[in-house]
Amino acid sequence: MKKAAVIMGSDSDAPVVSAAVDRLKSFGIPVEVRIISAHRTPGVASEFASAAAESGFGVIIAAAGKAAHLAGFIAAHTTLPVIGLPMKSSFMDGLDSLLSVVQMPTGVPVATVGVGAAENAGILAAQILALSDDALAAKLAEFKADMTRKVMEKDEAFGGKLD
Ligand code: RP5
Repeated sequence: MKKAAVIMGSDSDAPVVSAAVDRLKSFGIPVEVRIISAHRTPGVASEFASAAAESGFGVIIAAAGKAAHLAGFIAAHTTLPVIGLPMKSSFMDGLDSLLSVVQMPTGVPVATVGVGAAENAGILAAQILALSDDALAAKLAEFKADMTRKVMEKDEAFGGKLD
């Protein structure tokens, strides 16, 4: 199976980003986690992204906040799918990060999840890898069926209380 890369602009992102790593691991996906910054370590970011496909990665999650250029910078250096994870910031609650990640110019897309939506980033990465992995696709189908069961149980327990 191809690996997933999870990179983040700062170690301060780690408490949120860990949910993406946990979700990927729950599906048995090999994950490598790095702290790489588009602004503070641009050379490392460029080298990492340029070598990512050859290194066995099938998808990259890039988390960053504020002027969050990491996902776009990585996407500029690879044809692998890049998922941008905007981090909540102190100034605009993450709207600055979201717009920095999602508003990519034509030709260099970044698949962007919600602000701080690390688990969704992990699930989307798994769905991308599952395109070429039937066993992983089966695990995802079970994950969704389980989610459906849980909501139906809640509906049952709720019993139309607000009717
Ligand atoms: C971004 O700036 C990081 O991804 C982080 O979300 C934010 C703040 O970084 P630190 O100043 O906490 O290292 O590059």
